[in-house]
Amino acid sequence: MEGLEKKAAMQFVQDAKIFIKSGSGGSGSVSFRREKNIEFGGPDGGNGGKGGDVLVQGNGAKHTLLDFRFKKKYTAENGSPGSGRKKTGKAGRDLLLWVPLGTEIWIEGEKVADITQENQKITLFKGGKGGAGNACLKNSVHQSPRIAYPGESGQESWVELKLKLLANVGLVGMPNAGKSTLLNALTDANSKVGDYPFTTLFPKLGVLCWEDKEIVLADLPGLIEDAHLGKGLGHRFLSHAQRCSVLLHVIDAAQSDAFQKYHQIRQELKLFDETLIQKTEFIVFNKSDRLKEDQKKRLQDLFSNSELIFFVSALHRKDLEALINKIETFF
Ligand SMILES: Nc1nc2c(ncn2[C@@H]2O[C@H](COP(=O)(O)OP(=O)(O)OP(=O)(O)O)[C@@H](O)[C@H]2O)c(=O)[nH]1
Ligand SMILES: [Mg+2]
Repeated sequence: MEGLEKKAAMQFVQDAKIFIKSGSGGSGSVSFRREKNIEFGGPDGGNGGKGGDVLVQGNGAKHTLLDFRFKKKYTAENGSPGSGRKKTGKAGRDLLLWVPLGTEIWIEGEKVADITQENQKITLFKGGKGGAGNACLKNSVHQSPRIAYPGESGQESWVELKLKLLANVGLVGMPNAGKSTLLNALTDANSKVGDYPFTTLFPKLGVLCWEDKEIVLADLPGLIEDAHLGKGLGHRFLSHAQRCSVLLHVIDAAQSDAFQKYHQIRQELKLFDETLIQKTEFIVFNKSDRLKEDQKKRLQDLFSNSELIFFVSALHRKDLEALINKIETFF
Protein backbone atom coordinates (compact mmCIF):
# COMPACT_ATOMS: atom_id res chain seq x y z
CA MET A 1 0.00 0.00 0.00
CA GLU A 2 2.97 2.31 0.45
CA GLY A 3 3.31 2.70 -3.31
CA LEU A 4 -0.33 3.68 -3.50
CA GLU A 5 0.17 6.52 -1.08
CA LYS A 6 3.25 7.72 -2.91
CA LYS A 7 1.34 7.77 -6.18
CA ALA A 8 -1.46 9.76 -4.55
CA ALA A 9 0.99 12.22 -3.02
CA MET A 10 2.64 12.80 -6.37
CA GLN A 11 -0.59 13.40 -8.21
CA PHE A 12 -2.20 15.71 -5.73
CA VAL A 13 -0.03 17.96 -3.61
CA GLN A 14 -2.15 19.16 -0.71
CA ASP A 15 0.51 20.38 1.68
CA ALA A 16 3.84 22.11 1.50
CA LYS A 17 6.34 23.64 3.87
CA ILE A 18 8.20 26.67 2.61
CA PHE A 19 10.52 29.30 4.01
CA ILE A 20 9.36 32.88 3.53
CA LYS A 21 11.13 36.16 4.20
CA SER A 22 9.98 39.69 3.60
CA GLY A 23 12.51 42.28 2.49
CA SER A 24 14.64 44.18 4.99
CA GLY A 25 14.60 47.94 4.92
CA GLY A 26 17.57 49.69 3.31
CA SER A 27 19.95 51.52 5.63
CA GLY A 28 19.91 55.27 6.02
CA SER A 29 22.79 57.26 4.62
CA VAL A 30 25.32 59.54 6.28
CA SER A 31 26.06 62.33 3.89
CA PHE A 32 26.74 66.08 3.95
CA ARG A 33 25.94 68.62 1.36
CA ARG A 34 29.10 69.50 -0.55
CA GLU A 35 28.71 72.30 -2.97
CA LYS A 36 30.97 74.92 -4.37
CA ASN A 37 30.94 78.10 -2.31
CA ILE A 38 29.01 76.49 0.54
CA GLU A 39 31.47 75.84 3.31
CA PHE A 40 29.41 73.92 5.89
CA GLY A 41 26.71 71.99 4.06
CA GLY A 42 24.22 70.34 6.37
CA PRO A 43 23.49 66.63 6.63
CA ASP A 44 21.65 65.33 3.57
CA GLY A 45 21.74 61.51 3.92
CA GLY A 46 18.43 60.03 2.77
CA ASN A 47 16.42 57.24 4.42
CA GLY A 48 16.61 53.64 3.33
CA GLY A 49 13.83 52.19 1.15
CA LYS A 50 11.19 49.91 2.63
CA GLY A 51 11.61 46.16 2.21
CA GLY A 52 9.14 44.26 0.00
CA ASP A 53 6.06 42.63 1.60
CA VAL A 54 5.13 39.00 1.13
CA LEU A 55 1.57 38.74 -0.14
CA VAL A 56 -0.59 35.69 -0.70
CA GLN A 57 -3.46 35.70 -3.17
CA GLY A 58 -6.15 33.14 -4.10
CA ASN A 59 -6.28 31.80 -7.64
CA GLY A 60 -9.14 29.54 -8.73
CA ALA A 61 -7.12 28.29 -11.69
CA LYS A 62 -4.70 26.50 -9.37
CA HIS A 63 -5.75 23.15 -8.03
CA THR A 64 -2.81 21.85 -6.04
CA LEU A 65 0.21 23.13 -4.13
CA LEU A 66 2.54 21.48 -6.61
CA ASP A 67 4.60 24.64 -7.28
CA PHE A 68 5.64 24.77 -3.65
CA ARG A 69 7.06 21.25 -3.73
CA PHE A 70 9.95 22.25 -5.94
CA LYS A 71 10.83 25.71 -4.73
CA LYS A 72 11.13 25.99 -0.98
CA LYS A 73 12.56 29.45 -0.33
CA TYR A 74 10.72 32.67 -1.08
CA THR A 75 12.22 36.08 -0.39
CA ALA A 76 10.91 39.54 -1.13
CA GLU A 77 13.39 42.16 -2.24
CA ASN A 78 15.29 44.30 0.29
CA GLY A 79 14.97 48.07 0.23
CA SER A 80 17.93 49.99 -1.19
CA PRO A 81 20.05 52.25 1.02
CA GLY A 82 19.39 55.95 1.07
CA SER A 83 21.94 58.32 -0.44
CA GLY A 84 23.06 61.94 -0.45
CA ARG A 85 20.86 64.85 -1.44
CA LYS A 86 18.19 63.35 0.83
CA LYS A 87 17.50 60.62 -1.67
CA THR A 88 15.35 57.82 -0.21
CA GLY A 89 16.40 54.32 -1.27
CA LYS A 90 14.22 52.39 -3.65
CA ALA A 91 11.56 50.22 -2.01
CA GLY A 92 12.07 46.47 -2.41
CA ARG A 93 9.64 44.68 -4.70
CA ASP A 94 6.80 42.79 -3.00
CA LEU A 95 6.63 39.05 -3.45
CA LEU A 96 3.26 37.63 -4.44
CA LEU A 97 2.47 33.94 -3.92
CA TRP A 98 -0.56 32.52 -5.75
CA VAL A 99 -2.33 29.68 -3.99
CA PRO A 100 -5.38 27.53 -4.82
CA LEU A 101 -8.67 28.42 -3.15
CA GLY A 102 -9.01 26.55 0.12
CA THR A 103 -5.39 27.05 1.19
CA GLU A 104 -4.80 27.47 4.89
CA ILE A 105 -1.61 29.12 6.07
CA TRP A 106 -0.05 27.86 9.28
CA ILE A 107 2.88 29.20 11.26
CA GLU A 108 4.24 27.32 14.27
CA GLY A 109 1.10 25.22 14.63
CA GLU A 110 -1.28 28.16 14.37
CA LYS A 111 -3.59 28.95 11.48
CA VAL A 112 -2.92 32.54 10.43
CA ALA A 113 -5.00 32.77 7.24
CA ASP A 114 -7.47 30.91 5.09
CA ILE A 115 -7.65 31.82 1.41
CA THR A 116 -11.08 30.88 0.14
CA GLN A 117 -12.02 33.58 -2.39
CA GLU A 118 -10.82 34.33 -5.87
CA ASN A 119 -8.25 37.14 -5.67
CA GLN A 120 -8.47 37.32 -1.87
CA LYS A 121 -5.16 38.89 -0.93
CA ILE A 122 -3.39 39.08 2.41
CA THR A 123 -0.12 40.56 3.54
CA LEU A 124 1.57 37.67 5.26
CA PHE A 125 4.81 39.45 6.22
CA LYS A 126 5.42 43.17 6.00
CA GLY A 127 8.73 44.35 4.70
CA GLY A 128 11.08 46.10 7.15
CA LYS A 129 11.06 49.90 7.34
CA GLY A 130 13.97 51.78 5.86
CA GLY A 131 16.52 53.22 8.33
CA ALA A 132 16.68 56.95 8.94
CA GLY A 133 19.40 58.88 7.13
CA ASN A 134 21.31 61.62 8.90
CA ALA A 135 19.23 64.37 7.25
CA CYS A 136 16.29 63.08 9.19
CA LEU A 137 18.22 62.91 12.46
CA LYS A 138 19.17 66.55 12.56
CA ASN A 139 17.64 68.48 15.46
CA SER A 140 18.34 71.58 17.53
CA VAL A 141 20.93 69.74 19.63
CA HIS A 142 22.58 67.71 16.88
CA GLN A 143 22.95 69.93 13.91
CA SER A 144 25.30 67.60 12.04
CA PRO A 145 24.66 64.00 13.07
CA ARG A 146 27.24 61.60 11.72
CA ILE A 147 25.08 58.57 12.19
CA ALA A 148 22.26 56.90 10.32
CA TYR A 149 20.18 53.84 11.17
CA PRO A 150 20.13 50.45 9.53
CA GLY A 151 16.87 49.28 8.03
CA GLU A 152 14.50 47.04 9.97
CA SER A 153 14.92 43.33 9.22
CA GLY A 154 12.25 41.54 7.23
CA GLN A 155 10.15 38.87 8.94
CA GLU A 156 11.03 35.27 8.24
CA SER A 157 9.59 31.92 9.10
CA TRP A 158 8.83 28.44 7.91
CA VAL A 159 5.22 28.43 6.75
CA GLU A 160 2.94 25.46 6.17
CA LEU A 161 0.37 25.52 3.40
CA LYS A 162 -2.54 23.10 3.67
CA LEU A 163 -5.08 22.75 0.91
CA LYS A 164 -8.58 21.90 2.06
CA LEU A 165 -10.92 21.82 -0.88
CA LEU A 166 -13.95 24.05 -0.89
CA ALA A 167 -16.81 21.62 -1.19
CA ASN A 168 -20.32 21.68 0.22
CA VAL A 169 -20.81 17.93 0.17
CA GLY A 170 -18.22 15.19 0.70
CA LEU A 171 -18.59 11.62 -0.56
CA VAL A 172 -17.05 9.14 1.84
CA GLY A 173 -17.13 5.37 2.12
CA MET A 174 -15.35 2.13 1.41
CA PRO A 175 -13.42 1.69 -1.82
CA ASN A 176 -15.55 0.36 -4.66
CA ALA A 177 -18.83 1.55 -3.13
CA GLY A 178 -19.49 3.65 -6.22
CA LYS A 179 -18.58 7.13 -4.96
CA SER A 180 -17.03 8.21 -8.24
CA THR A 181 -19.90 6.73 -10.24
CA LEU A 182 -22.27 8.69 -8.03
CA LEU A 183 -20.30 11.92 -8.41
CA ASN A 184 -20.41 11.49 -12.18
CA ALA A 185 -24.14 10.83 -12.08
CA LEU A 186 -24.92 13.86 -9.91
CA THR A 187 -22.53 16.43 -11.36
CA ASP A 188 -20.59 17.53 -14.42
CA ALA A 189 -17.51 15.61 -13.19
CA ASN A 190 -15.75 12.79 -14.94
CA SER A 191 -14.16 10.92 -12.08
CA LYS A 192 -12.38 7.68 -12.90
CA VAL A 193 -14.42 4.54 -12.18
CA GLY A 194 -13.03 1.03 -11.81
CA ASP A 195 -14.13 -2.30 -10.39
CA TYR A 196 -11.14 -2.42 -8.07
CA PRO A 197 -10.45 -0.67 -4.75
CA PHE A 198 -8.61 2.66 -4.68
CA THR A 199 -9.43 3.68 -8.20
CA THR A 200 -9.66 7.23 -6.92
CA LEU A 201 -6.32 8.33 -5.54
CA PHE A 202 -7.03 11.97 -4.83
CA PRO A 203 -10.13 14.11 -4.33
CA LYS A 204 -12.15 15.14 -7.31
CA LEU A 205 -14.72 17.93 -7.40
CA GLY A 206 -17.98 18.15 -9.31
CA VAL A 207 -20.71 20.76 -9.41
CA LEU A 208 -24.35 19.87 -8.99
CA CYS A 209 -26.45 22.56 -10.66
CA TRP A 210 -29.98 22.67 -9.41
CA GLU A 211 -32.20 25.57 -10.35
CA ASP A 212 -30.12 28.61 -9.41
CA LYS A 213 -27.84 26.75 -7.02
CA GLU A 214 -24.38 25.40 -7.57
CA ILE A 215 -23.46 22.79 -5.01
CA VAL A 216 -19.91 21.51 -5.00
CA LEU A 217 -19.41 17.81 -4.28
CA ALA A 218 -16.05 16.22 -3.45
CA ASP A 219 -15.37 12.57 -4.25
CA LEU A 220 -12.88 11.45 -1.62
CA PRO A 221 -10.66 8.36 -1.93
CA GLY A 222 -11.96 5.25 -0.20
CA LEU A 223 -11.52 4.57 3.49
CA ILE A 224 -10.95 1.20 5.10
CA GLU A 225 -10.82 -0.15 8.62
CA ASP A 226 -7.60 0.92 10.40
CA ALA A 227 -7.08 3.82 8.01
CA HIS A 228 -5.97 5.71 11.14
CA LEU A 229 -3.05 3.28 11.31
CA GLY A 230 -2.13 4.15 7.75
CA LYS A 231 -4.01 1.32 6.01
CA GLY A 232 -4.99 2.03 2.42
CA LEU A 233 -4.58 5.71 1.82
CA GLY A 234 -4.89 6.32 5.52
CA HIS A 235 -6.53 9.52 6.65
CA ARG A 236 -4.61 11.63 4.21
CA PHE A 237 -7.61 13.08 2.39
CA LEU A 238 -10.07 13.43 5.25
CA SER A 239 -9.13 17.05 5.83
CA HIS A 240 -11.08 17.84 2.66
CA ALA A 241 -14.26 16.72 4.39
CA GLN A 242 -13.75 19.30 7.13
CA ARG A 243 -15.20 22.19 5.16
CA CYS A 244 -18.21 20.18 3.93
CA SER A 245 -21.48 20.72 5.71
CA VAL A 246 -23.02 17.48 4.46
CA LEU A 247 -21.42 14.07 4.03
CA LEU A 248 -22.79 11.37 1.75
CA HIS A 249 -21.78 8.04 3.19
CA VAL A 250 -21.87 5.78 0.15
CA ILE A 251 -22.34 2.07 0.84
CA ASP A 252 -22.33 -0.88 -1.51
CA ALA A 253 -25.82 -2.14 -0.67
CA ALA A 254 -25.10 -5.54 -2.14
CA GLN A 255 -22.34 -6.41 0.32
CA SER A 256 -23.21 -8.67 3.21
CA ASP A 257 -21.79 -6.75 6.16
CA ALA A 258 -22.96 -3.24 5.29
CA PHE A 259 -23.89 -2.32 8.86
CA GLN A 260 -20.52 -3.30 10.32
CA LYS A 261 -18.61 -1.57 7.52
CA TYR A 262 -20.68 1.57 7.98
CA HIS A 263 -19.63 1.77 11.62
CA GLN A 264 -16.00 1.10 10.78
CA ILE A 265 -15.99 4.10 8.47
CA ARG A 266 -17.74 6.26 11.07
CA GLN A 267 -15.09 5.25 13.55
CA GLU A 268 -12.34 6.25 11.13
CA LEU A 269 -14.00 9.64 10.55
CA LYS A 270 -14.26 10.14 14.29
CA LEU A 271 -10.64 9.20 14.91
CA PHE A 272 -9.54 11.81 12.41
CA ASP A 273 -11.80 14.60 13.58
CA GLU A 274 -14.74 14.25 15.95
CA THR A 275 -16.65 17.03 14.18
CA LEU A 276 -16.90 14.94 11.02
CA ILE A 277 -19.44 12.62 12.59
CA GLN A 278 -21.46 15.54 13.87
CA LYS A 279 -22.12 16.74 10.36
CA THR A 280 -25.36 16.02 8.52
CA GLU A 281 -24.95 12.55 7.04
CA PHE A 282 -26.87 10.94 4.20
CA ILE A 283 -26.63 7.18 3.98
CA VAL A 284 -26.64 6.31 0.31
CA PHE A 285 -27.09 2.64 -0.47
CA ASN A 286 -25.69 2.37 -3.95
CA LYS A 287 -25.89 -0.61 -6.31
CA SER A 288 -29.53 -1.11 -5.31
CA ASP A 289 -30.07 -2.62 -8.73
CA ARG A 290 -28.49 -5.73 -7.24
CA LEU A 291 -30.74 -5.74 -4.22
CA LYS A 292 -33.80 -7.91 -3.69
CA GLU A 293 -36.78 -6.43 -1.85
CA ASP A 294 -36.16 -8.47 1.30
CA GLN A 295 -32.51 -7.38 1.41
CA LYS A 296 -33.59 -3.77 1.13
CA LYS A 297 -36.06 -4.28 3.96
CA ARG A 298 -33.31 -5.79 6.10
CA LEU A 299 -31.08 -2.78 5.55
CA GLN A 300 -33.92 -0.41 6.32
CA ASP A 301 -34.47 -2.21 9.61
CA LEU A 302 -30.78 -2.19 10.48
CA PHE A 303 -30.48 1.52 9.82
CA SER A 304 -33.88 2.45 11.22
CA ASN A 305 -32.35 5.10 13.50
CA SER A 306 -30.97 7.09 10.61
CA GLU A 307 -33.20 9.72 9.08
CA LEU A 308 -31.60 10.25 5.73
CA ILE A 309 -31.44 6.96 3.87
CA PHE A 310 -31.49 6.61 0.11
CA PHE A 311 -31.42 3.61 -2.18
CA VAL A 312 -29.97 4.46 -5.57
CA SER A 313 -28.18 3.01 -8.51
CA ALA A 314 -25.49 5.42 -9.60
CA LEU A 315 -24.49 3.20 -12.50
CA HIS A 316 -27.98 3.14 -13.95
CA ARG A 317 -28.71 6.67 -12.75
CA LYS A 318 -31.81 5.42 -10.99
CA ASP A 319 -33.65 6.90 -8.01
CA LEU A 320 -31.32 9.88 -7.80
CA GLU A 321 -34.03 12.50 -7.79
CA ALA A 322 -35.04 12.12 -4.15
CA LEU A 323 -31.38 12.33 -3.15
CA ILE A 324 -30.80 15.47 -5.22
CA ASN A 325 -33.95 17.10 -3.87
CA LYS A 326 -32.84 16.45 -0.32
CA ILE A 327 -29.27 17.68 -0.87
CA GLU A 328 -30.65 20.82 -2.41
CA THR A 329 -32.67 21.67 0.71
CA PHE A 330 -29.45 22.02 2.70
CA PHE A 331 -28.01 24.81 0.54
N1 LIG B 1 -24.27 -2.75 -10.27
C1 LIG B 1 -23.81 -1.53 -9.98
N2 LIG B 1 -22.49 -1.29 -10.04
C2 LIG B 1 -22.06 -0.06 -9.73
C3 LIG B 1 -22.95 0.98 -9.33
N3 LIG B 1 -22.23 2.08 -9.07
C4 LIG B 1 -20.95 1.75 -9.29
N4 LIG B 1 -20.83 0.48 -9.70
C5 LIG B 1 -19.60 -0.23 -10.05
O1 LIG B 1 -18.80 -0.37 -8.89
C6 LIG B 1 -17.42 -0.30 -9.22
C7 LIG B 1 -16.75 0.75 -8.37
O2 LIG B 1 -17.25 2.03 -8.71
P1 LIG B 1 -16.44 3.38 -8.39
O3 LIG B 1 -17.37 4.49 -8.69
O4 LIG B 1 -15.13 3.36 -9.03
O5 LIG B 1 -16.27 3.18 -6.82
P2 LIG B 1 -15.52 4.15 -5.78
O6 LIG B 1 -16.31 4.12 -4.53
O7 LIG B 1 -15.28 5.46 -6.39
O8 LIG B 1 -14.18 3.34 -5.57
P3 LIG B 1 -12.73 3.90 -5.12
O9 LIG B 1 -12.38 5.04 -5.99
O10 LIG B 1 -11.85 2.76 -5.33
O11 LIG B 1 -12.86 4.28 -3.69
C8 LIG B 1 -17.36 0.00 -10.73
O12 LIG B 1 -17.16 -1.18 -11.42
C9 LIG B 1 -18.75 0.56 -11.03
O13 LIG B 1 -19.16 0.35 -12.37
C10 LIG B 1 -24.35 0.68 -9.29
O14 LIG B 1 -25.21 1.51 -8.99
N5 LIG B 1 -24.70 -0.59 -9.63
MG1 LIG C 1 -13.57 6.38 -6.85
